[in-house]
Amino acid sequence: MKKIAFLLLFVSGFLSAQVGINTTSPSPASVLHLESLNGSNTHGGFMPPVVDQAGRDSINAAITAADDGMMIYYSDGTTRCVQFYNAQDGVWVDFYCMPIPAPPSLTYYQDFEIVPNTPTLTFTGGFGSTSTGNGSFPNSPMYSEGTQGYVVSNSDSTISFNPITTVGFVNTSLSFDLASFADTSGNGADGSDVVEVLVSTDNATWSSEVTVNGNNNAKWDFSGTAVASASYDGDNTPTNYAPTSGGNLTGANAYSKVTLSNLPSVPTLYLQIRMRNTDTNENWVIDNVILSLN
Ligand SMILES: [Ca+2]
Ligand SMILES: [Ca+2]
Ligand SMILES: [Ca+2]
Ligand SMILES: [Ca+2]
Repeated sequence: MKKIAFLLLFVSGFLSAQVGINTTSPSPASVLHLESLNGSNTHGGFMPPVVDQAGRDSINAAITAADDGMMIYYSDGTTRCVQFYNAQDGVWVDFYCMPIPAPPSLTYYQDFEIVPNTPTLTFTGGFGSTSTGNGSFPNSPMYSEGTQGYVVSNSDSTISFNPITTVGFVNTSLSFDLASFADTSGNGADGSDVVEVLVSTDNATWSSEVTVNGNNNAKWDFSGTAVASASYDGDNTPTNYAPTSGGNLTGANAYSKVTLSNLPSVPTLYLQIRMRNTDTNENWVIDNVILSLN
């Protein structure tokens, strides 16, 4: 049990009172003097009134201008602040707020493997199939990770990823690897063949955010260094990329990576990758889809 000693000092001539807690000699300059040590080497701290939003509303119902400077510790949800009442403006002012802890980072994967990496960014739909082994043109692996990718040929194919909650994360981004393979040396992706990333927050209204088109039978493997990158803006006007020439592309001419950053922080984030081409000898291949939440 805490031992609390009160000492009231009455000074002759005028009335002055000091309250000391755990001290019999409160400072003459104080009206309330708290000593931490409350006997037997046991210490204590000063605990201000802790209120949540409803509690503070209750204070507000009775508060007047005379309460200027009143102090509380406001704790509601993730907000925890020492606050003073500013009667001049009729508001509670933060004196100090505890930092809000950042949520742990989270990464979802879709690698199109038999045993997928976890947590898995699962998807439905699409008219594609698993790709394995080497393509014909170029003669390179039709996957960028593991032993399998996902290929779409002569189709307008949209895969829809299951919704992900991004609330609490400030930096959410999608990335995947992209290649264009042909079954004959003269074919490849053309200007009308396109890979597109679409985003929705309600699974009803979709915004096209970034596209990669072909160009005059363009084909490239997963070793290209060009990145088709966009920052989400939700305006359904995609940032467009296309090779500047056709045929066999490598290095900085080959868009082997697509990224979409700045995705919104919402209860349900819906993502689609749409792949469209127009010939059985044209193959869009994707792999290593990563949704990163930070
Ligand atoms: Ca893979
Ligand atoms: Ca073509
Ligand atoms: Ca846009
Ligand atoms: Ca085509």
